Amino acid sequence: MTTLAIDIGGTKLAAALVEGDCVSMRRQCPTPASHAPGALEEALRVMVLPLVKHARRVAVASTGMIRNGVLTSINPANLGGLAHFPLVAFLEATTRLPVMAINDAQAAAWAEFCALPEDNDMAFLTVSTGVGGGIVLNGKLQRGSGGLAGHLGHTLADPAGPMCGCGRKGCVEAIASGRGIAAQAQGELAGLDAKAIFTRAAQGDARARQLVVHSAQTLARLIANVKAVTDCQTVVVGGSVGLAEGYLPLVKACLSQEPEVYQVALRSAHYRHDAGLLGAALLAQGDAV
Ligand code: ADP
Ligand code: BMX
Ligand code: ZN
Repeated sequence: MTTLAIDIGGTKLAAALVEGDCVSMRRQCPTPASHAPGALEEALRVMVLPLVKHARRVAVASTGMIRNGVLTSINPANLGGLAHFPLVAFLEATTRLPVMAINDAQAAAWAEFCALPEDNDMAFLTVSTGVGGGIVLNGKLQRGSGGLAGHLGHTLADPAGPMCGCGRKGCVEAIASGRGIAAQAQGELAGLDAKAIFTRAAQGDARARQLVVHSAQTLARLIANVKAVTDCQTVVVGGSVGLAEGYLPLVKACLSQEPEVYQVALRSAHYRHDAGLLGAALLAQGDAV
């Protein structure tokens, strides 16, 4: 049965048809930066309407905590200030198809878990607009009672670090994410996005390189914490920052400095930028959670 899969991120929206693990007719557009829901509604309509007639159901992987089909932002700054959005109700009315929705990193964790047939316990981390996470324990995706499980980007990295949009100071997300990297840029790097800062780092700019290393170091410490909490066999890293050339090797180098007990296999996302789309579709197909 063909699923219309939608991925709502802080920077981009993607939609595609998914059959098994085959993705077709993929479309993408920037996420509107508005605290009013109308802009997101309009962007979603434009994205999904050409695909609706080919699909029998809709599966959504979205940034934010998803509970009872409603999106609640932990860090509203990542979504243009949008704090609440009735995701499932809106898409049911728009598509007239059955709709399920889940957090984007939880969805991606499930797709990546399915690509690791040997493991029972794994964690997925997306380093993207924010830092998201998903955890599979004993073969079961952890969503939590209210959808918060796996929000590893909001664990503490540095009590003296920058404020996070979630209201805490020094979260991993405030330092390591694409937005966090950009927000910490000073001098001639100020105003650049993370992609441009990575380009500068690759060209030899020492301050840009320092921001990238600081992100990777922060992620490596988080991964050691995740190993301590879950004893997982593998950590998979995705998101455009996580998948950027040279980033995972840096994280690996930083993790190797930690004691042996915290070492864990690190991999790039098998499904690259489609992990969220595929995970949501697989969950809708299998009703696994
Ligand atoms: P989303 O958060 O919407 O899922 P992405 O995974 O594409 O989207 O993450 C967006 C973040 O990744 C932005 O901060 C952007 O600047 C950064 N980014 C995009 N491409 C690259 C790249 N090639 N290298 C480093 N950072 C990138
Ligand atoms: C934020 C949070 C998470 C999300 C993560 C990655 C919001 C709106 N989002 O920590 O729910 O999984 O960002 O999201 O509070 P992305 O947009 O970077 O993919
Ligand atoms: Zn936070």
